[in-house]
Amino acid sequence: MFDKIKDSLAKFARIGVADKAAVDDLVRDLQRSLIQADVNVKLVFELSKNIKEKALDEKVPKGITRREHVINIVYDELVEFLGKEKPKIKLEKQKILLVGLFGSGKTTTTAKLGRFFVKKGLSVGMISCDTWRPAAFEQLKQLAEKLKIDVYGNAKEKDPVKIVEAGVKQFKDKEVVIVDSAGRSALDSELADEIKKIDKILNANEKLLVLSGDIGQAAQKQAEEFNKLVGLTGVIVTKMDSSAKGGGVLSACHAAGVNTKFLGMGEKPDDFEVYDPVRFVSRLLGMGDLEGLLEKAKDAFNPEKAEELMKGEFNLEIFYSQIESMKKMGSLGKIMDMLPTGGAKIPKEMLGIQEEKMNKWRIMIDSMTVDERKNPEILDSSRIKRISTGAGVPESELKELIKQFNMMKKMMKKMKGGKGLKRGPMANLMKNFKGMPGM
Ligand SMILES: Nc1nc2c(ncn2[C@@H]2O[C@H](COP(=O)(O)OP(=O)(O)O)[C@@H](O)[C@H]2O)c(=O)[nH]1
Ligand SMILES: [Mg+2]
Repeated sequence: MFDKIKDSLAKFARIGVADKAAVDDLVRDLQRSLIQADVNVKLVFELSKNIKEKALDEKVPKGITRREHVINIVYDELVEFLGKEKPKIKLEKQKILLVGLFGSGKTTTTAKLGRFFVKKGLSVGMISCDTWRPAAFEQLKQLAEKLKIDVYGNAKEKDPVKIVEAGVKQFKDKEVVIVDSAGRSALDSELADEIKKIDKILNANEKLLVLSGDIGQAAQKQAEEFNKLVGLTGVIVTKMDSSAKGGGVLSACHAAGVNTKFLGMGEKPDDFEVYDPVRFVSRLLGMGDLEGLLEKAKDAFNPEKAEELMKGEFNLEIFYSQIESMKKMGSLGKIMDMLPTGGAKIPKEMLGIQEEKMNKWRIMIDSMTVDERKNPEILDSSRIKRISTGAGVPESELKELIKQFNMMKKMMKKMKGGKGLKRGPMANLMKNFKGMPGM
């Protein structure tokens, strides 16, 4: 699902005009990918209809191309479709019950969840009340030992309710208690009975259904049934790393009205993350970690403030704050990685060199007095000598910085009185961000 959607978007991004034929083509590709991911056909058609209507009827907002507009729509619709609410994970005293069928990943997820809370600084106790599988307690115990998390179980006790009671007593001082329950191959009356009893005695704050990513749209019925049984507070979808049907499970849970809270991304305890729909769709569309980038970009670039600065004399202080902004966004390499595919393909070594240079510029500007930064003209040979010694950088590099600065200053002068920040290197960078979803 991931690769195919990514490919269709990339194909769409390459075409000349985003006309009706191109949109039809894109929607057809999307349909194919979603149906292969076992997304319910009715949902797929609804999604396609929404995308087509918006892409062809809506007016393209100023400043972006029709193509970018369509990509935005696809992105928005997918986020909506997979549940756009980012789950709130409470970091407080709580009891969590995990339920689900055989092999869905409950025991593995119990350990992952335990680790998640331990990493957040909470004390955790895990209880295995799976009396159906002889080795179930042993499995959790082994995982717990590796993670140094306390675990409770009793291989001799046949009644899960008694195990839960004893476990809760033992872990009364723990902040987070996680209960790994037994599964069956289907939610039969026996399992329903057992879960209800456990639920009653445990009185959990969170009741999470664990679903394997490979069950596709069957997830809807399961989510609905378990929800009816205990009132789920969410689901955890496992095996997202190895299943092609993860998208089907996510959309099915959303359709069932149950929020996805976590994703299992592998067999190891750390292969686990909070479900973030925006991030998920960004990845799906091959846009890298767009949300992360957008947050950083918003943080770093404040065009109004920059424009305000530009009104004054351009000096090294402003130059410095621009470098700072770039730095705030993280390394250049990371920024490039976060951009949509097909964006920039600058060799990594070149990025490294540029970054190193910027770092040195910062150090040199740091070694200057306020006066020197405000009036770089006063930088004569004795000052240059002092600064380069102070910064531990050869004079030639300081001279290069001054040269670059003067070039930039000339450029700024040219655009002054005219369009302000609408041109220039920073403005170019800004332009690149526009047209991305959310900008
Ligand atoms: N690749 C992958 N495998 C997983 C994931 N979660 C669980 N598994 C595997 O799925 C199998 C069943 O997991 P288990 O926790 O025993 O399921 P349970 O029967 O519900 O307790 C085990 O082999 C796990 O290693 C995951 O997120 N990714
Ligand atoms: Mg188990």
